[in-house]
Amino acid sequence: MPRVIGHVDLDYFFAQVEEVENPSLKGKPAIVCVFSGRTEDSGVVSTANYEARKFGVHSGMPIVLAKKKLEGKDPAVIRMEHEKYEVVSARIMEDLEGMVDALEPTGIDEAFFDITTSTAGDYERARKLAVSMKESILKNEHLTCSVGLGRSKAVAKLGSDSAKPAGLVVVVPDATESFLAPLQASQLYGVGPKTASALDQMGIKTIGDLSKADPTDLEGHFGRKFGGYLSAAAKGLDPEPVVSGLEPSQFSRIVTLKRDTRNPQEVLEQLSEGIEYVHGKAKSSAKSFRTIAAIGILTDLSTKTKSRSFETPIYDPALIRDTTLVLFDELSKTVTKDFRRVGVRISGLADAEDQTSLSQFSRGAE
Ligand code: TTP
Ligand code: CA
Ligand code: CA
Repeated sequence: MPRVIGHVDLDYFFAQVEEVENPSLKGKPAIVCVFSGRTEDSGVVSTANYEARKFGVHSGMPIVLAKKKLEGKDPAVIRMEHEKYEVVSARIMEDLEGMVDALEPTGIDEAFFDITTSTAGDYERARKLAVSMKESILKNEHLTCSVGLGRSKAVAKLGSDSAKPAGLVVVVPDATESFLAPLQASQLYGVGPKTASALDQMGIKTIGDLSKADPTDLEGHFGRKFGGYLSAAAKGLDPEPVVSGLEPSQFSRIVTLKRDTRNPQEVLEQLSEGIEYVHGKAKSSAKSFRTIAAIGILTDLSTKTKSRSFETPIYDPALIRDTTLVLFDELSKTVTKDFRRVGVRISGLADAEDQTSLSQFSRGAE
């Protein structure tokens, strides 16, 4: 049975999150920027929406240059808020994880997944499942993404790349070769600029060329492991599995309120299961944590967060509860709309052993 591997990647992620929060941005160029603070405009573009990309703006471009390219186009210039995108990302990953056999996040806005078992290797069923994953992200977060399906990670990744934006590309096993052959070797997952130029010097331009290259030659040039990968990936036969259960960096839970409110006590009451959930997660994975965050999604779908970090790792559910209440108290004073959904997140995870020794240490010091 052929494997069914997928790759999902959110479209113009940071900028799209900003559009969801502020729909008036839609249809006009927007850039999300990291300001370095040296001068007013020093820094780089983190990402740009597709309207801005039309004018040649892209990730990594100096803000000054991006503004020049967008002169007279009334662009929105937005300060990057990484924490905000992390919250959205964590929710999406959690949602997707429940829909697939295995999910392997490989960045803030993308993940490989395996659905071989749940679809019994049937690519028609796989297509439907991919459509429902896309619909779920659209319904819950109002975000579009691109998805590729194929028999290996390299095929799935090329699929999602060519599905951009908002598309779905299904490469059935029989079509693998004809799909891959015309693509540039530099597009292959794992091929950076250095490898691409080495391949180019060997006369290998396309993935089709790469698939015909002598595997021994490739191994000689790039080493056994990477050479072997290149040779296999060019045929869509890279065997790497989708590895789920990566070391978590945070645990979070978001619930939809029974009615919109910004009353901290009411929020805490309805969030109490969520607090138990994150504490249970920390407990079962033997983790302590240092940071607690309150997450509020307002009726206009904008996301507000407030967090508090502690000097030493903690483990105590009562402390999560008390801190969350304080944070929601502070958060509710800064908002002009009610919360629709609320959440709690613990991060700064460490093995609880460290925490045990710390608490023993502090007991000893008393
Ligand atoms: P990408 O997935 O590379 O790009 P994207 O989601 O903005 O656009 P696309 O539709 O082409 O997928 O990166 C994900 C996010 O990571 C992006 O929204 C912002 C951030 N990022 C940076 O901050 N700097 C960078 O140089 C890149 C490439 C991305
Ligand atoms: Ca993306
Ligand atoms: Ca990405």
